[in-house]
Amino acid sequence: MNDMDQLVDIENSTQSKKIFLDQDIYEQEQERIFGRCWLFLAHESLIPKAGDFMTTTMGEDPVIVVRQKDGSTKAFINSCTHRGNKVCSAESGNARSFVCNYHGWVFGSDGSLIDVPLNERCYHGTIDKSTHGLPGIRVESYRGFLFGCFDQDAPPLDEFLGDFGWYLDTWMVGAGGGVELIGPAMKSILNCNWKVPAENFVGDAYHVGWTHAAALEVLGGELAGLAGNQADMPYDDLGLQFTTRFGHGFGVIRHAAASIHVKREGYDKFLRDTLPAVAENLGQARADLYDGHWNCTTFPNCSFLYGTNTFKVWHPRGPGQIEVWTYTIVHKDMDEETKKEIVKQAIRSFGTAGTLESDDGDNMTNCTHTNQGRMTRKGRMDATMGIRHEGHHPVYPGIVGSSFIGETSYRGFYRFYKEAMSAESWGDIRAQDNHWDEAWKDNGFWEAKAGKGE
Ligand code: UNU
Ligand code: FES
Ligand code: FE
Repeated sequence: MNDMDQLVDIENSTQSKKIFLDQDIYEQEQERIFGRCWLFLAHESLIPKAGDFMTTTMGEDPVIVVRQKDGSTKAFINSCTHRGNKVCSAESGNARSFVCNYHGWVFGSDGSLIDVPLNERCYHGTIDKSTHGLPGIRVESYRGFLFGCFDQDAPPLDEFLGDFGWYLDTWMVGAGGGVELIGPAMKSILNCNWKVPAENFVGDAYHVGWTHAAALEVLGGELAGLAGNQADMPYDDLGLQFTTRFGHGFGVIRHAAASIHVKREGYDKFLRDTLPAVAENLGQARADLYDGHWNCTTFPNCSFLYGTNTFKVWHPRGPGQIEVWTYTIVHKDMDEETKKEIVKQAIRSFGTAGTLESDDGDNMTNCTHTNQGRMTRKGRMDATMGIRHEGHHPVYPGIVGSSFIGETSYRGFYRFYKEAMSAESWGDIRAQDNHWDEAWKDNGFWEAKAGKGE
């Protein structure tokens, strides 16, 4: 086992450079993180009708997700129980059954084995079809977002998302109409460790004014002021950063939702028109965040930007590579023209060849592979920005950092990463994690800030 105390230092908020490239650590992540956590599979809107399916992966495990006749959704491992071939090689479609290409075993949309060629003649009745179905995976939905989990002992999805779900409700259901994902996913390969983009989206607003400086200046809008990290910006008033139980986190830049959209009238109008409903349905605390730009990661590998409306899964492919899958988030109630415009803007910014996407790519790759050197890998990485300028907030749940530029949610991400990697089971995780926010208890940060009238 890897020495997690050495690899991730919670108190000082540093990590070993090894976590981005070591094969052993990667294997342990597959077992203990991807084998245990809820992983994003699909949005209901992508498979609306009975028999609609799509294929994806959970970690490196191939999975089929299928809409059932009764409207529920099931997921199975996409590997034939005969000799292991892929049962479905299409990316998506509609099917009554899945026929393995190798010897012709037939599986129903519910994963059961329904036909075996030459069953009577050559197996002589020895194959028990009822025990040869495709292994099923737990599936649960949060506001239409379908997640799968391999671990029967994991808490329900609702509990796994916890306070993070409370925040996501702001735009997932706050206005009443819900959101959907527009696919098919754009897919690309990036030679980086999955945690580099996951930590970036969980809480790196620091890079925005630097890595994306040129793009922001060209795009204009509310974020243009961040370009070049000018010292006189009121960073503390511009937003907040949050981390919640089980490693999820996000940052919000106030009033900047539509900032990356060039043709933004439709989106701006939608936000203006729906804001009162959010306040009425969910209260002022969340309404105050509704027209903000959000960068988020659902632990471990599903990240999205609300506002820029890009939705991504970082599928691990070994320690030094990922497949990036990118969808667009839209509100179901938007008119078709606004939806189309948002899809275009999302493609231009964070699509496969998007301007901001390519800004990030080099950094992600280099963060992973520069650590390869024998001496280099002995070094440590720092995630201390805003340490102790964070704590329990009088209004917002979780731990709240005082500025959207800070590494509060990095600390939350790696705190849970370490816990999941150290634990033998969900029982262990729960036992330790029941007190996940203890380190911040009574630190009085927000009370002191309020006391000073800030
Ligand atoms: O690059 C990002 N993750 C980002 C861009 C975050 C916030 C605003 C714009
Ligand atoms: Fe952040 Fe170099 S300045 S990685
Ligand atoms: Fe970026």
